Amino acid sequence: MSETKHSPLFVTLEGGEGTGKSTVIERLSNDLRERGYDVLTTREPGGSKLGEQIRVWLLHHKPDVKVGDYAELLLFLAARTQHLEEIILPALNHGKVVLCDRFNDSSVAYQGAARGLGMEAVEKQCELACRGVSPDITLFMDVDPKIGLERTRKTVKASASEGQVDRIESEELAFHENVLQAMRLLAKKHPERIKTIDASQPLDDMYTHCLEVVLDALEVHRV
Ligand code: T5A
Repeated sequence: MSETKHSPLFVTLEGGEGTGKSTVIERLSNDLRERGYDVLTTREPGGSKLGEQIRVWLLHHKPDVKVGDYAELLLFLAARTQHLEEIILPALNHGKVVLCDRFNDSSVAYQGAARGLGMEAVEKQCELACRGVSPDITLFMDVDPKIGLERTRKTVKASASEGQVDRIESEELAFHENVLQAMRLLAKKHPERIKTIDASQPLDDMYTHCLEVVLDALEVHRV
């Protein structure tokens, strides 16, 4: 593997459904590579082979298979531990910029707040699962869930059978509103790490803000 000429940077993208995370990650990876950065893009749940298997259990499993709230959290965390050990940490050790679609903040917002397991309790479990590893910077894509869900439902997702919404997306609107409020709380709690992006803006404007934040962070972490 080639050695990079810049410091590693661990960037996560967070937000509700259809807030533009995958779109932004794709554009960021292209722009950063053009600027000479060594970039790895990845996602949660998923990233590793085990994580991708767990993703199917979590999002696209048969409707008659029950997944309790705590089992759901532990499955996300199992996928994350493997992802971190097998993919993210080795990439950071090689000096790469890692762009990860969702990470611990999703567990805190979805399982901690929206499922009701408790935000602080889930934050502690995430710290244990990640042995304290945390992103350097997080882009929080903030938009009304009605808009995000509408965008998602219009998008035919290759990973979902026949473009159907997945198990968590299909939760009621109040669930997604709880996720948004929890993410806003997290952004207030960790202002040095979590940067809020207005995801109701046109895509190009939203993307420009994301790129600025990441370039600033790269400058701060420059070797
Ligand atoms: N989850 C995940 C948990 O509950 N706990 C956890 O710990 C973790 C890690 C993951 C699900 O798992 C849950 C959260 C999720 O429910 P997923 O399929 O990975 O499932 O879901 P998302 O991450 O939400 O992915 P989506 O594809 O639904 O949303 P994105 O990536 O945020 O949005 P994107 O980029 O695909 O955009 C959707 C559409 O909107 C358009 C795009 O072009 C695209 O068509 N768009 C815009 N259009 C106009 N203006 C803008 N500003 C736009 N931004 C995007």
